[in-house]
Amino acid sequence: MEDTPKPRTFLTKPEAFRDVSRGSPKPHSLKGDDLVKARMTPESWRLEILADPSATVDKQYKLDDMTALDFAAIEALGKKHSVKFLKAMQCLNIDQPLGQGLWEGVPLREILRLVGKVKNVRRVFYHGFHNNDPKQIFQSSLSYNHAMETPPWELGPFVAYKLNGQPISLVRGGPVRLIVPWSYGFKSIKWLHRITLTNDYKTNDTYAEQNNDPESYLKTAAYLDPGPQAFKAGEAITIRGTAMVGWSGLKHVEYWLRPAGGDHGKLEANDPAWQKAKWEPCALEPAPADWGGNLPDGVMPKDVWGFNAEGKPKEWPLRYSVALWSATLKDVKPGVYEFRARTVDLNGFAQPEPRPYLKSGQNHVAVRTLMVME
Ligand SMILES: Nc1nc2c(c(=O)[nH]1)N[C@H]1C(S)=C(S)[C@@H](COP(=O)(O)O)O[C@H]1N2
Ligand SMILES: [Mo]
Repeated sequence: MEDTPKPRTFLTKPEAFRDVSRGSPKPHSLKGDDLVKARMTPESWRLEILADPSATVDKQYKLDDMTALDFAAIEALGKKHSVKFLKAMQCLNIDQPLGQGLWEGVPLREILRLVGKVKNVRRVFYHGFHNNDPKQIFQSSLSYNHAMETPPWELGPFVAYKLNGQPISLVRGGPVRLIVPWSYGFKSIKWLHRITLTNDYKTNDTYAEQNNDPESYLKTAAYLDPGPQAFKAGEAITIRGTAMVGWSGLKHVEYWLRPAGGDHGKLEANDPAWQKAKWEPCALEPAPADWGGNLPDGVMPKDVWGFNAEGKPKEWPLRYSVALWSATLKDVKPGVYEFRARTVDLNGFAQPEPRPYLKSGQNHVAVRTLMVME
């Protein structure tokens, strides 16, 4: 009864990302002329940059007077201000990252600069194509300073037009998608079509509905890979998983193995067993020695955000990407056990702290029951 590990590659093939996009029909299911009308081909794609009546800008970019930006304009900006960033996409409501890729694009601030002087701008609203039903628009927002004044040691939001060295596929939000490095997926709007500057100071995020926290940054949290539950006594048991490296970084991943409590792994947050738990360190997979094979052809490691001039990551694991971990259990006596894993962030908070509230990101401590047989 071997634990058959899934292949664990650093980049997810774009088609292997899990898809959670909304809309009816799904925007990426459009074909032919409909696709062109929806401005979802590189040739037909346009980006409007507008100010609503509450805000003032020198210049707007509109569809009706043909000033909206086209794909070539974004590519041209990309030649001057390109950013390449390794990021895992995770839905705030799903306890696993959906996939990880190298996203390439232009900082949003370089695009917002094109409007010239602004007055009374407090927030940036943006949305992508959905269909003609306004109720189905999936929208998101950022504070103006998050777009314009991200400190140089942090990567700000960017307008992406490549994923893993290729044009972004329709299903992943191409031709152009907004990427917010620190955020859950809902801020990374697919099929980006319009940016509106506003004096409104409130979020307009679709994801603010249903009690989600629309300003939540990615949490640091460990997740268990699927794997076998039954093992033979005497054989080494390897459990694998992933950890999302959130805003507060990742110090380590640790596990707790205890005889099963008999309630299908249920353990209330106030159960005294948590206080007595003995957590043991898991092994974190080190950075690849050679990044060549882990990046798309033609991408130099030194050109990736967070890598130094020698092409090595400045910190490991990389923030906002997935760390791989494993735990090998030896000499486990026959019996039924509960296996749990959790992260400890760079501030010393053990998962699910400091925000056990799941509507700001799924970070409950996952459990798997293991059976060890004679
Ligand atoms: N236009 C648009 N963008 C969208 C969505 C959507 O429904 N429409 N869903 C968001 C949500 S909730 C998530 S979690 C991510 C998922 O990204 P993926 O489909 O590339 O995995 O896309 C985000 N961007
Ligand atoms: Mo999501």
